[in-house]
Amino acid sequence: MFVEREKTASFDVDPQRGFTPLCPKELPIAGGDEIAGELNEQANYSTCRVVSKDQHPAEALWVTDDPNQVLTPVEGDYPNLDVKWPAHCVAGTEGNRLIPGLPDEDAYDLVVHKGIDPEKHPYGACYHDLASSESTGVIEWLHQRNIETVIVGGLATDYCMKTTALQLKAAGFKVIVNLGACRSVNPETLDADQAEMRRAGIYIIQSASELQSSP
Ligand code: VGL
Repeated sequence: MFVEREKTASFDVDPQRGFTPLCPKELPIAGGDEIAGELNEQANYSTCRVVSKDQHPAEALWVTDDPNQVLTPVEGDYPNLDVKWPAHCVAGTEGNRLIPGLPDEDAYDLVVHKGIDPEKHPYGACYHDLASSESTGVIEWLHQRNIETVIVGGLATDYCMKTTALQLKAAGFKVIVNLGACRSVNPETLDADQAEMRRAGIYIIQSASELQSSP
């Protein structure tokens, strides 16, 4: 697939240790620590590189330490919370750090922090709220750079990566999801997740080796 490098960004969604077996008490995703190589490859086809990070507080209404409570609804009137999760990617902890093999945070062109508010647990990196109304600023930043295409990878395929890709598509970008740079919380939903993204008009590739750009 051909991309025009000068108009292309690469987007590393939540590639954090808290989503990998490196932090088994958080939200370990099988192979989550294996995606750095593909994320670095896809970045070769872009002119700027963005990373998003879950920047969660240690205590929030959505946090549970009971495995049976994970994915059960948060009770009460909280429009920006849906289900409970184990604590993960808490600001200042090991789980918050980027996975090994990625550039240092300051080498990215933009770092997007999300999930800071204890009453909000967004998935997509483009908005702080579930209703997609409170921008994190990344869409405006990409427009300002005249970006037209975004290559997306990260964690997890079925939550934050997919939601971010759909948000970018809805904002008018051409979106290419690199599945080689993604891993799922629940691999059984991968076919459905791919179908949902394709229906929205997102292109899906298996690895960055499918990309081409002008010299
Ligand atoms: C994520 C579940 C809970 C993700 C974040 O980054 O995909 N998944 N929180």
